[in-house]
Amino acid sequence: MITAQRAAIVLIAIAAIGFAPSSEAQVDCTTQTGNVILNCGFTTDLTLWAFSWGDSFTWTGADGDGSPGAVSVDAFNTGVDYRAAMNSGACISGPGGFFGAGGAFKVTSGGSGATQCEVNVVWYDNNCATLITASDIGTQIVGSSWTRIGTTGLSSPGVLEPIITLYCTDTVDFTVVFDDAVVADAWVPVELQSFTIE
Ligand SMILES: [Ca+2]
Repeated sequence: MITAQRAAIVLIAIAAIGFAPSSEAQVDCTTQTGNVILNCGFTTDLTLWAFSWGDSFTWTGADGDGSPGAVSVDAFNTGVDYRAAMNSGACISGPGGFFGAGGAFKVTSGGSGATQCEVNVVWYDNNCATLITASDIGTQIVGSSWTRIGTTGLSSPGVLEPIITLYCTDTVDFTVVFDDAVVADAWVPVELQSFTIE
């Protein structure tokens, strides 16, 4: 059963496909200061995460980007395309002001070679009862190596509660692995942290 909230997330995620890609670079989610996504690295299980699109959602302790533990999702045939997505589920106390979001993706089987993946942040208020808006963190083509999407800082529409969705779509069936989800207040991308003035 697709709840209204989940349907809204999916619709927004679908609408976001086609947006310009963002650059990569983020640190491991478990060491990201201020990360509000709980169980961000799927370290031991899929606790707290909710399923959006997929035929199966399998925790894998043998895979992961940077640290062990990830989730393998076999895409669902919608009749229009194939989709795989998970969302952070429970209502989270979110950051306000400037923030960043990201996630790591890898296609492990199938796919056309042009699987499109993205990170999508949907903002709620009133304990996630009121949908406010969505922030799109870019769409990138993902292959068989780990690809990190996100890092572009955005302005939060207030101190709200985010739900993050890791989402991929393709024209043929595929299996994708997700890891390292981040939504963090005042997150400065790594490439900007390394910039110095002399
Ligand atoms: Ca991990």
